[in-house]
Amino acid sequence: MDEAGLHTLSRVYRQTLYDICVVGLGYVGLPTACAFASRGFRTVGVDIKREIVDGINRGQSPLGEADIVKCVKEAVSQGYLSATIDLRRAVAESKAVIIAVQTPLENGKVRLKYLTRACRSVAAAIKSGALVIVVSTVPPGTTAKMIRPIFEQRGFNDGDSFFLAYCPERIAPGNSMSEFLNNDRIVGFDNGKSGDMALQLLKRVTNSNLYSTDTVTAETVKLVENTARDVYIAFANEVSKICTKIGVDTWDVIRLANTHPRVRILRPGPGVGGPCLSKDPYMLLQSYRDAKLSKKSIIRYARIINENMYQDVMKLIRFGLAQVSSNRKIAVLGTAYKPEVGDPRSSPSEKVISELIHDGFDVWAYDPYCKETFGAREARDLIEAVKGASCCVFMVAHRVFSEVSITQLGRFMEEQPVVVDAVGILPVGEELKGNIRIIRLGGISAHGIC
Ligand code: SAJ
Repeated sequence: MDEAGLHTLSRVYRQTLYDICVVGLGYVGLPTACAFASRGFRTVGVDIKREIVDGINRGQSPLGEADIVKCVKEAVSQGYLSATIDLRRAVAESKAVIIAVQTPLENGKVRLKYLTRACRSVAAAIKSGALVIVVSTVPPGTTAKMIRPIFEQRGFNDGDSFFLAYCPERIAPGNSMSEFLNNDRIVGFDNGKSGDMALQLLKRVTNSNLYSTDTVTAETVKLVENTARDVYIAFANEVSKICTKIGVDTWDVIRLANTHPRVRILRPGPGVGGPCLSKDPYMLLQSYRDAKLSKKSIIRYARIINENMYQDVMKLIRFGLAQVSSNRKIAVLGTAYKPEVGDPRSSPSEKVISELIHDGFDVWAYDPYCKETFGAREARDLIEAVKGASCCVFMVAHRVFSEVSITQLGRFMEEQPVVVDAVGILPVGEELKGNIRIIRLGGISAHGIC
């Protein structure tokens, strides 16, 4: 970073060891740290997990994404990136601090304990003139009502002795670095000087547009974005149920409807996984003034639809198996929460595997990117997973799965096997291939089943 940039970052032109300190080196914090380090900022990451910190300092990324793996290796060896568990020192030695800790949902309520703790620690350690940017997803009003007061209690004034902004992250796991650098961003601030500081910094790591607003609007935008996606997916899932009842192929209907210039229907599937879309709508629902309205909200219904889609998959499996043998082996293909990632958090496969195990099946799981099996037996490869099975279920649309020949797969399975496609990976129209019965979620073969 050049001298002018360093000066705009710090009101007090003191020397620091680092330009940027990222607190929390998880799915958001690590790509953030990598993006800054890749642009030449002296970046330090802080995490409470020593194994993560030690790994990064050896140049090893805890995340498997190719860009991140490469960046951690290079940035650490070039001296642009390091990690520590010593938050106090890292924060005190940085011009800007980015807080990227988790804000999980527990028993239906958002828990801000990690964020509160992180903010308190940062407030106790920052030096006058530091910029603090929070990126964690939070209920609207959190920056103004909870975060800023924590710093004020330590004698800091926003826009004077420190600078505060709320800039929600928009990265999708699987492509984090590129999304960080290339997505438009919302920059929320309640003081002009703080806004200028945040914009100056983010301009250096963003190839796209930065949109300014106040902190509560920025917080709301983040929740609305993810809730919108959840509601759109719920609509696709509803279309699937309706088409199945009518007896037309959902995938064909959606493909044709999407030729309309103003229609963009998403894909139905076994449910919505991942750490964000299954949580953020509940955070938004907490902002209803009237609990009755919240109960009838389209947002809540969307959650109910998406959370229960796995039951449609179970109906297809049970129906398929009722037609065939007594063999109890079932292969579940895909345990990650979405294609091309190795992240199993809130994956719909968990519910399907649990039910199958509960029903007494011999369940085998295989995912080329994800080691999690949710209690199923782990198959080393696709063949081991399906060998001798009477049913296999495609739960994630990984590209490698779409390249599989069903006829060849069937050769390893029991006679007259069933293949259930919960993610639209197999071509429309194929219901019987040789002796293999194919049942597709939303397909004509599902007619009368769910
Ligand atoms: N899914 C469907 N049908 C679709 C698209 C997705 O069933 O047509 C399912 C996926 O299989 C997966 C789930 O939805 O189980 C979520 O996947 P996703 O790719 O839609 O979203 P995330 O959770 O990986 O990332 C989202 C992103 N938000 C939006 O696209 C609005 C990302 O930009 C956010 O940064 C991220 O949430 C977050 O951290 O909040």
